Amino acid sequence: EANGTEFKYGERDVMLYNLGIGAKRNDLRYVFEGNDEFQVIPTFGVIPPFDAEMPYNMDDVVPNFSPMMLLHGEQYLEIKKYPIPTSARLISKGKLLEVVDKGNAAVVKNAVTTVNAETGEELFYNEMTVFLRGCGGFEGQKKPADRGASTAANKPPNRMPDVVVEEKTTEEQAALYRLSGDYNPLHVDPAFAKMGGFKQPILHGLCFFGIAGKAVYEKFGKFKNIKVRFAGTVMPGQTLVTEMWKEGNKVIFQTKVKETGKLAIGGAAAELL
Ligand code: HDC
Repeated sequence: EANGTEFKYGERDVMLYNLGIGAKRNDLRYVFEGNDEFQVIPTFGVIPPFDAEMPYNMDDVVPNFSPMMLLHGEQYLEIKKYPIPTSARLISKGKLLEVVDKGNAAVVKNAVTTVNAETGEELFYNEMTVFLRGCGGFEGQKKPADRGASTAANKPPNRMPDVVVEEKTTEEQAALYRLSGDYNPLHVDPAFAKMGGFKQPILHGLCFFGIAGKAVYEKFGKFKNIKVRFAGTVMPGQTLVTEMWKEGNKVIFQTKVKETGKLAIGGAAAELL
C-alpha cells in the first residue's frame, strides 16, 4: 500500500463537480453555497482517489502499456458515511487488487480507501478498473474474482423500467468535468484522442457515471454503494437515457446514448441506504 497523499476540497470544488455532472443553475442545493441544503452529489466519492499515490507502475504489471490505449472499464464506490462534508481534508491510500488477461487487453483493478485526515474516519471506498487495449497475452489470470456488489452482473429485470431520466450533455462537458481532477488528455486533446483510436475526445466514464448516479440519487435517495461497467463510449453533446428498476433495496440501472441507441453503462446498480 502506498502512503496517503492529502486531498483538500471546499465549496468551490463541490459546485464545480456538481456542474461537471449536469447540475443546472436553478438546482440551488448544488450550485449555491448559501442554500440551506447545499451538498455534493454522492458520486463525488470517486474524485479523491485521483490524488492517491499508487504503489506500482502500469509498466510493471502489464506488457506494452500506453496511456492512449487506457479506457475506464468499471467503477465501484461505497459511501461509508453521510452527510458527505462540503469541505474537508482527506487521505486516500491505494493498492493493486488484480490484473486480468483478456487476450488482447488487460484489465487492472485498484482499491482505494479514503479517510478524513482529521478524524481518521473512513468516508469512501473505491474499486476502479481500467481496460488496457493491446496489453493482454501475458498468460495471466483469465477471469476477475467475485467481489460481491462490486462485481455483480446486475441484469435488468424483464419489464419496463420504473423510471427513465434523459439528460443532454453539452459539447463542453468533458472540458468542464476534467477540472474536478481527471486531466487525462483523452477527453480534451483531439491529437491524443486520435492516437487512442477516437475521432474526437470522448467523455470521461466518471462524468457519465456521475450523470447516471445523480439520476438514481434524485429518484431514489441516498445509496450506500454504486457500481457500473462502462460498456460504450460517449461523445460530449450526446444525450444520455438512464433506465432504472427498483428491486427491493437495490436500483438496477443502465444508460444508453439516445442518438445511437448504444449502451454506455451496463451491469449497474446502487444499493439504497
Ligand atoms: O466496452 C468497450 C468500451 O469501449 N467501453 C467504454 C469505455 C469508456 O468509454 N470508458 C470511459 C472513458 S475512458 C476514461 O474515462 C479514462 C479516464 O480518464 C481514466 C480513468 C482512470 C481511473 C483511475 C485508475 C487508477 C471496451 C473497449 C472496454 C471493451 O470492448 P471489447 O474490446 O469489444 O470487449 P468485449 O468483447 O465486449 O469483451 C472482452 C472481454 O473484456 C471484458 N470487458 C468488456 N468490457 C469491459 C470488460 N471488463 C472490464 N470493464 C469493461 N468495461 C468482457 O467481459 C470480456 O471478458 P470475457 O471474454 O472474459 O467475457
